[in-house]
Amino acid sequence: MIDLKEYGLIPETYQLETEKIARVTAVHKERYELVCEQGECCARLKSAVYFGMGAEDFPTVGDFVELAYNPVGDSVILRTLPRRTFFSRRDPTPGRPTEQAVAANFDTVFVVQSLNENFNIPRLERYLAQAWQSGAEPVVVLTKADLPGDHATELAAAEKAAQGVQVIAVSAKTGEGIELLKPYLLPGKTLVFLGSSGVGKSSLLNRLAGKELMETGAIREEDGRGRHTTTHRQMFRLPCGTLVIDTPGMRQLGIWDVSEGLGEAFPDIEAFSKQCRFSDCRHEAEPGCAVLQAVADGQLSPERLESYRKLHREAAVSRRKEKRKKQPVKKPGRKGKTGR
Ligand SMILES: Nc1nc2c(ncn2[C@@H]2O[C@H](COP(=O)(O)OP(=O)(O)OP(=O)(O)O)[C@@H](O)[C@H]2O)c(=O)[nH]1
Ligand SMILES: [Mg+2]
Ligand SMILES: [Zn+2]
Repeated sequence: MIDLKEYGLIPETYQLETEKIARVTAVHKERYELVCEQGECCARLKSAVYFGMGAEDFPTVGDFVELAYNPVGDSVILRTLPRRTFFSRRDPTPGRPTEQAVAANFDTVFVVQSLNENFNIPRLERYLAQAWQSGAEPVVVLTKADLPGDHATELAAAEKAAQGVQVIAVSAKTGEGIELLKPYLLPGKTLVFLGSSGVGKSSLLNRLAGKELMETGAIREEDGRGRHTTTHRQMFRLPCGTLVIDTPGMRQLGIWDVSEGLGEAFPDIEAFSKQCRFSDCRHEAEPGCAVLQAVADGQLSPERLESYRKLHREAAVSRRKEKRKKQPVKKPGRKGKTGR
């Protein structure tokens, strides 16, 4: 039997027998991986409970949930238990705040940036603001310290921007600086990695784990950007007993969830697209495209359209991948109700 305290449960937190509690370790489109006293299991949501709820109430990695455990098949998640700390993605459109949880119940946020082209102070400040917002303690981890150059200037700049937050330079490649992370690697505590694609989050995880838990990917030579190697969020338990949530580079966060809520996340583009000549307009180069017209008129920023398109493509890819993995089971009586 598993002791959930080793998975970060503080038993007094919830008025619930621990046998009914599970922690989410990975989220796929509709399937959840969890750990509970009986071990690892898969679960689905109890739709009667979650139907109509906001995206932020859906379980995310790190969430504790009430679980109806089923030893022979999929278990059922009965509710998301209150979160101690969490990250969410917010749609910045005024008047339409949609929020979705990205990771939950962590103690420390590693704000990860690399000591190469990726090093960027405004970005660091944005990530730090998010980290503070989550309710957990941020630590700035500057990766790839083995890269040539004297990184003292970057370190000083990061320390200035981080305002009292500890800044640690490490190399997953050589192991340099890794021992400085030790104060944060406590058993039963949860860490989350936050940072752009390619900064070395998964490499750091693998280094801390002493084995290849997550796939890593080379960055593009031209601009040093990552290739979004990590595509979903997952929580691991290190040999030292620390739990680590690895996340995809920020631009790709929330893809799994977003695939069903893009309309809500981009109500401005959705509204314009209703005026497109073709109902299946992809807003690429079609004649009579109201979205492209809105960009031309300055009503919509090209950057926003680009992220919308990108999310659309990625969401479509993840949908296709999910479909290949399993044939979707038609749920009788739900069609029309959900509008899907
Ligand atoms: N030189 C050097 N390269 C590193 C280090 N850490 C990671 N890299 C390289 O950086 C690239 C990206 O590493 P990943 O660990 O996949 O980056 P990530 O942050 O997980 O990226 P996403 O999953 O796309 O968000 C890989 O080619 C790694 O080998 C390091 O400490 N030093
Ligand atoms: Mg990764
Ligand atoms: Zn269009």
